[in-house]
Amino acid sequence: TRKLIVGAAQLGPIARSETRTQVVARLIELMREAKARGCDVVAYPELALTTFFPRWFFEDQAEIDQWFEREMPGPETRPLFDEAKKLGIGFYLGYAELVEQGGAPRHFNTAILVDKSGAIVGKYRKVHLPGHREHEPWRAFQHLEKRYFERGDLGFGAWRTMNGIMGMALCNDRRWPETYRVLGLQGVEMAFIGYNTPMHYPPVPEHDHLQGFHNHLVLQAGAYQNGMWIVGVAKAGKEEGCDLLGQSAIIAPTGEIVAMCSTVEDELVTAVCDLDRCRELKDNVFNFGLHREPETYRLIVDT
Ligand code: ING
Repeated sequence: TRKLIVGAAQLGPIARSETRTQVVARLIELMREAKARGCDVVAYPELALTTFFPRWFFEDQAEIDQWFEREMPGPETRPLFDEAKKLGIGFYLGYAELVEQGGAPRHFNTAILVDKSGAIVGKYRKVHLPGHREHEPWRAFQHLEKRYFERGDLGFGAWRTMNGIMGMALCNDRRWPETYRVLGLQGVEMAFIGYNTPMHYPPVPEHDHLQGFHNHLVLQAGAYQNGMWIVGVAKAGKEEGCDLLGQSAIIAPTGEIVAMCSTVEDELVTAVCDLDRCRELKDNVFNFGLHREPETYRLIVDT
């Protein structure tokens, strides 16, 4: 059996004033704990290097760009890659990516998959950008991902690494069934999904008490309906006055939660994930070749 020991490294709040060097030190501490528990791979949250800056309205592009990484690894993040290589552990990391493409600066909400040798084996750029584009002062806090990021241009990829087929997504992507199905159709056996989820959702505050329920609902459904392991990792806690959901979890292909964080701070939870167990679903109830009827699903893509 292809057993992978996986760590979900949840982060507590990152202060606006916290430097990348300070954050990387927290990431390295969690990576060492993961190694001590025998992990082959450890997953960090979305935008794991800085505070969740889309909660504020910035006009000045130079000020916005300060939240982005121009190179990965860069001077402040190289120690994390070096530590991973030294320990022989892979990782998933979410960060804000600023890159020159087509002669112009491009801004993406990005995640990478790094293998045990410290090599970047996969990159994903967030497709489903939630929130809004203009300043909406009626909100207790903003959610300006549509302003600061472009829609990801890499699609939902799958990579053969870590003795399996791995996939990635980011935060709001996990609410959309299409995310998991596009990964599942590529045979993905484990998907890493970092998130920053405010407990308060200004457009529908009567759903605030359901944030935890909705988080696990979509992760568990996605895992079960595509026979894949899912590692959902939060940036949690009261970050610059905004309460962020924790409850990071490792979900089995059956949809069961096999590990979950119980704090809203830096916390590692781990699980032994047998990638061969995906076959229990992919060869039976969700055997796409036998049972799936794409001809009847045209509306999903054509509209
Ligand atoms: N955050 C939130 C998320 O999708 C959100 C935005 C919160 C949407 C609650 C709907 C309800 O978890 C990010 N970063 O996508």
